[in-house]
Amino acid sequence: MAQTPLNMASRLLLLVAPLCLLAACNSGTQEELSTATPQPAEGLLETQYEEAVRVILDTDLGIDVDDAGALAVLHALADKGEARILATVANVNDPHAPGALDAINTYYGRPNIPVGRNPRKQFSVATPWWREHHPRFVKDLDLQFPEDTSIYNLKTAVSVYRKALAAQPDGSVTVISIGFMPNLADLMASGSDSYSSLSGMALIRRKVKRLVVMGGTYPGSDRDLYLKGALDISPSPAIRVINDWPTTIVFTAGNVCGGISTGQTLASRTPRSNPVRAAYTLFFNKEGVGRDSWDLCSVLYAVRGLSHPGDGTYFAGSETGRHLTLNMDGVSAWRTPSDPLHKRLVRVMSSSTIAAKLEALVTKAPAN
Ligand SMILES: [Ca+2]
Repeated sequence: MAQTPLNMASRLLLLVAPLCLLAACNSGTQEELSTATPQPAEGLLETQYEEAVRVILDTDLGIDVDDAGALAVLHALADKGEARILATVANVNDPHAPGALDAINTYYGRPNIPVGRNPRKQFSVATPWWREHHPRFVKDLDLQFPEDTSIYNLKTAVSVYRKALAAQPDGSVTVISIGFMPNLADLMASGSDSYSSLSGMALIRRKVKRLVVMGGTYPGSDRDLYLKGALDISPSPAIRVINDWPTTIVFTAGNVCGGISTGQTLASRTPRSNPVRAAYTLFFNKEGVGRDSWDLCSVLYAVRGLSHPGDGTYFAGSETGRHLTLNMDGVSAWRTPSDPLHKRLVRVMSSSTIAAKLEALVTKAPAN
């Protein structure tokens, strides 16, 4: 994919802006962090400990490496009995992405978690295109670690979604989107099949409790990479999801945990057989380097909610009164009036404290 100065500048802006915000370059965000009241907005999950949270993870693993860290966090929480991973699906088209997901699932003792592929012809080679060093670490993970996914007989993400959702109790599933949204839009547009007689919209409405999205930065005056769909890809799938998804959507924007580095101790605390460690090492071409925790915080919130006993309060709900919009230029904005389905998360725990808690989860040894 052609690298242009504009592309690089856009990406850098997207990466730097959240860092700047959290580093007190912008007093508004600092104020938001310090004054946010840890009271859940209506519809936000506060705590849920009685039963494991049933999760489907939709990821652009390969474009960045925090997705690998996020999946490690999800497995660590599953090992603690807090999450049950129903499926992991790729929203990039790279034929090695599903195998890479399966390699991580297999390392954590869950080789039979269904994986799905994105059939749309975008990101057929999933690399961090905006950097000078752009490894295709999903290929390394697929080919060099134990997994049993064949690139030739994989189901589409929509098929995996429909099968998983149909088998679950009503209103029980949390969907986590830490990448692009074509799979979700395709699920919404899907019709009845062998798994369910329901349309995609009816199936979502019946089975899904909430959608947690990494995206939707507030105040959001620039292009949102993940909501737009990146580069020259149309933002229309994300627009469809944002406008019409029939359950609560909680936006865990990039500035919630941007600038919080995790994964730097994978090389010193986990074995070489850990594909998550390999992903971080390949991403940086060096051991011992951490990455921002955008996707990790989305998973942490999706499973644990706003707080957890012993850890304290991680997040709070935002003020109500706005809904997220996305236009065809990929520019997102929070506007009035409110939409009861659109919620926004803010972080109240300090960067260093939440970083330590995430790092412990990322490096936790598999239980099985
Ligand atoms: Ca991601």
